[in-house]
Amino acid sequence: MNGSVLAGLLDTAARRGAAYWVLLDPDRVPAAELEERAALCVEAGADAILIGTSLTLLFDHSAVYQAVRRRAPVPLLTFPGTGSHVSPLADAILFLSMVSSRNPELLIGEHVRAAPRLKQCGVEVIPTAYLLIESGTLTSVQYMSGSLPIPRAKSDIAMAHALAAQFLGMKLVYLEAGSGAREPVPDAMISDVCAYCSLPVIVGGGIRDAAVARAKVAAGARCVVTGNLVEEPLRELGPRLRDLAAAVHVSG
Ligand code: 1GP
Repeated sequence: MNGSVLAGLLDTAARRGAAYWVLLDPDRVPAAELEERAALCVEAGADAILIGTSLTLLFDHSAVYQAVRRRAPVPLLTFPGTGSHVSPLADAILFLSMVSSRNPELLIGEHVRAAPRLKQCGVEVIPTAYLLIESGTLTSVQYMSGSLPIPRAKSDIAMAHALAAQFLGMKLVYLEAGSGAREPVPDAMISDVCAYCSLPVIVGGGIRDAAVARAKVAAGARCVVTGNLVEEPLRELGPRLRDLAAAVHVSG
């Protein structure tokens, strides 16, 4: 838990202009295709793979980590929906505190349950402020968290949350529109948050094409995350992922 995974992730983002992370949802990617899809992600230029979901139907994610690990020599990060998603097979966990909610379970409760397990498994813990942003649709994360998203036009609210997270000692800010969002996080909100706090900003949710991803980086995002895209038909997946990665890696 010495910060080396986070340092490596940020170093890659600095070297490439920004980092491209792919989220694999264990419920949505068929087990038989996990290895191949993970390999395509890395060949296309993904800098890290996130494993997680708001809700999981799978009891144990170990086989998912093992399959991805076989073909994806990049950091594997747990992207937890609950404390029970902790896995000793990850390199690190984005220890998400949903600071945009006012639900104590999502702010600290799940974390208290997860902490002893994390201590035992030695996975690097990356304290991450998780802000849900209004996206024009009811996403799984909004439904499952039962929390109000920050209105799209209210950059000031997002800015204040991000700064509070910085003052609390968190290491990353994750601006989340939610998987399948109709509208991704607005560029103006990203640039406002980046100008107001010094934490690296990650942006995800509803990003499906290269131009949108590039705009998020131009607005200041240090990492761009796509999820659903990895479920595209296999024959189209390589080129789609390569387009996204090339758009995000503005420094080549
Ligand atoms: C991760 O929620 C995103 O932050 C993933 O969203 O599935 O819409 O790409 P998509």
